Amino acid sequence: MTQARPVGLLVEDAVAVIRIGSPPVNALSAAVRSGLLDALAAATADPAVRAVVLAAEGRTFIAGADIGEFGKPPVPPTLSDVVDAFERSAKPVVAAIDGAALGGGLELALACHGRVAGPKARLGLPEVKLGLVPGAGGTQRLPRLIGAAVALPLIAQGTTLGPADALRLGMVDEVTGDDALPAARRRALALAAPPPRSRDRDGLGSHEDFEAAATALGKQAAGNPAVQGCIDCVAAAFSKPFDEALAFERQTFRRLMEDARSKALRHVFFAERAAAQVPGLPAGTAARPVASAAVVGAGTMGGGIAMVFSNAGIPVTVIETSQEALDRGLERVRANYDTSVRRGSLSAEERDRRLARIQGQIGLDAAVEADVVVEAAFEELGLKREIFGTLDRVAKPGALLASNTSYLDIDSMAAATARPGDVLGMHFFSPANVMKLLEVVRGAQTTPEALATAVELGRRLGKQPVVVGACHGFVGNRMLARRTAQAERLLLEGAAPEEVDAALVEFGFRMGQFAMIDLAGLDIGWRVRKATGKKAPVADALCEAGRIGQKVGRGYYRYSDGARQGEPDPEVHTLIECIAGEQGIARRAIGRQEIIERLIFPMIDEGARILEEGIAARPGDIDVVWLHGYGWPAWRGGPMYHAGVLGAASVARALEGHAARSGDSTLRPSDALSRMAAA
Ligand code: T1G
Repeated sequence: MTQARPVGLLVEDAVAVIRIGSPPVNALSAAVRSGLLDALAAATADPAVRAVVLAAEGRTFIAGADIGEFGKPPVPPTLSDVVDAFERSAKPVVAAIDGAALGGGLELALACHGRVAGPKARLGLPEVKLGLVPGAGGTQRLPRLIGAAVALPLIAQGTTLGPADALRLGMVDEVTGDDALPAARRRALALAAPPPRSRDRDGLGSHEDFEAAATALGKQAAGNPAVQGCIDCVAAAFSKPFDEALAFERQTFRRLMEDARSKALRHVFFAERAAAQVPGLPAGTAARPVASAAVVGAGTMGGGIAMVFSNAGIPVTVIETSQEALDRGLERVRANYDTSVRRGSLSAEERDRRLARIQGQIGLDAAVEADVVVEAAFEELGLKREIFGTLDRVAKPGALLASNTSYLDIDSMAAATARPGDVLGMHFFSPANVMKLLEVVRGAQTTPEALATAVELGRRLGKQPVVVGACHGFVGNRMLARRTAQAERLLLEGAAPEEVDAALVEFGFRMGQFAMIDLAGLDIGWRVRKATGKKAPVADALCEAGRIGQKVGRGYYRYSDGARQGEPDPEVHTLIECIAGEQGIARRAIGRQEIIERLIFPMIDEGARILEEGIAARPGDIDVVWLHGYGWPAWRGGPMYHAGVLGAASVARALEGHAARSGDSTLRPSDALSRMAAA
């Protein structure tokens, strides 16, 4: 049934089906909210109607309130008005949940008098992931339905459940093997009248159990006002009458709506989705189907990438040059899966299924059937050109030929083939089977179809794809290089590695600069610098001393008997002081604010240049790269969002000041940042 209006009403056999049809996800926009009230009023007024079913069209039930409306003047009716009207309905209402019932969508279903879930139902209150709390009764109705101690972690962590778990917890009354509508109709008719509105606290369970659940969330609540807000709202279910608790929930929701963290998280929500749109894609460009893959190279990255394909259900051939290298790589893959089984995050049966989808072969001829080939060989351009030249002869027409290179020239690889339109970068981040970011690197001749194929494939692999232009380091590593250069300078000028890292962790990064390099290995950067003639005195000296990171127990930090957490090492302090002395640098104490500005602001400066050069299409794309590739704290929105919060002009001024104070001219703001500041 197609309908011009976002909410339709169809009465059949004494049941009125109110059906939302508001693509793409039936978000509860103002038009949908008023349509729902009108449809309920019509159903209530119709003497032929004995019961009502709430259903929806498309791939979701209701994705929640319309996030696009947030921060704008509210348009009546509010979602709470709609939820209240459904709960007060004179005729029984049952929700037929096929697809996602999230946020306000679940809150509306909770106000109905019954809930039936189809096989694709997904139920949750993810508002906390937007820095909010549920704002239409979820913190009061869900605890009464399934118990406060069970509801609280679900709300405070934004957990989404499938139909079986929802049934087990009592969130739904019935689960069906297919369309939920017929069962919902039957259930609505069986409810001769709506059950009385439950305001009692019996369903909450014991306050002690709730307190224990709240205490378990203590660490997550510390410094996170949204998690604390969830705890406070559910606590109000015990301490306040229902309507007062609802008012408290709405007040908490409105307060958090204005919170800087929530604004940043809402920016991230839309930036992630925009980043997956290929800039300038001609209308109608179709992605090619991908039914099989090949990965060239069974190293750490190649093995991880093979796992990503297998995990998405795509059979993949791992190609190596020797049986020994192949066996070693496949053994590492098996070990990774075995670890997941040991940790309980993967069943042994699923591990076996995934392993069965990964085959090993020797020689590039094995790529002949693949719809996509990802080259993940040694980071040396000559070798990559040779591989692409061979793939050009071997791979089937229309196959996507991608390189996982983290900074080398995609166009040079494309030039080694007669099909440059099919060549691009698919830059996975280590560990490939864990990190979400996928930089899709557009070559000068890459076709829109190839780009669309890589982006769609990226989403299918569970990645966050971002289309970026071809330059040294693309977006993420190019900006990281600015931070790395300053981190090295700060060591020479007086900061200790642990001071630099503490500043980044305090800013919100999960890991500091030097702990990250120790984990990845200093030898990777050392090899690049030797190939490009660049110098990094401290890092080079550490490598020459064999201190190449955690894997050898010593890097910027020392790691006693295999510990993962490094300790400051006086030997490193002495090494840094010697190098600074040789360079005639008078060391000084450097404050945390100067450290964080000299690490973050040059990244913003590089981001401004990247945007002007067209290497990234949107500021939000740069934010998404840093959120999903480098652990930028989501509640700070991303480097370019952060620049907007501070003001590009103040960033430029601060850079001027640091350049003057440190004598490091590389800190001076670029013309691109100055133009951004002046805009
Ligand atoms: N509001 C507005 N637009 C939304 C939206 C929403 N809630 N959800 C998705 N979209 C857009 C999205 O921007 C994209 O647009 C398109 O729909 C497809 O989305 C009072 C206050 C439902 C699991 O947090 O988790 O209710 O890029 O690519 O992969 O308590 O969308 O195509 O132009 O993600 O199939 C709580 C958010 C809101 C759920 C579908 N709800 N959405 O995933 O599609 S706050 C959420 C999702 C709330 C109440 C509170 C997912 C999805 P475009 P998509 P998908």
